[in-house]
Amino acid sequence: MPGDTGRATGRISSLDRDDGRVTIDHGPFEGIAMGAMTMSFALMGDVELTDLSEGDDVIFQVKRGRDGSHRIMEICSIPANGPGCPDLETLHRDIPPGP
Ligand SMILES: [Cu+2]
Repeated sequence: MPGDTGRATGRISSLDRDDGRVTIDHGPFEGIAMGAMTMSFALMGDVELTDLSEGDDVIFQVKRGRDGSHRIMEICSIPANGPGCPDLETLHRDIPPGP
């Protein structure tokens, strides 16, 4: 049975810094039942988009809230060589390839 936390890779198609949303053309998720698609995600409170730009390839983790929507818990550009995503880098090998 799928859980409520999943990881995927993808490419940022748009960023809305003011509203704290990011649209990602993402591959299939590991951990939750969601295939490849382009969709918009809200962010959890402490997630920042400062280092990200449209067109970036990213690896990210989401959590499903009570309203059923998936919010980003953690997101980093690939290669995940920044300081923010050591956990995701470790998990990268298990995640299906993105678009
Ligand atoms: Cu999706």
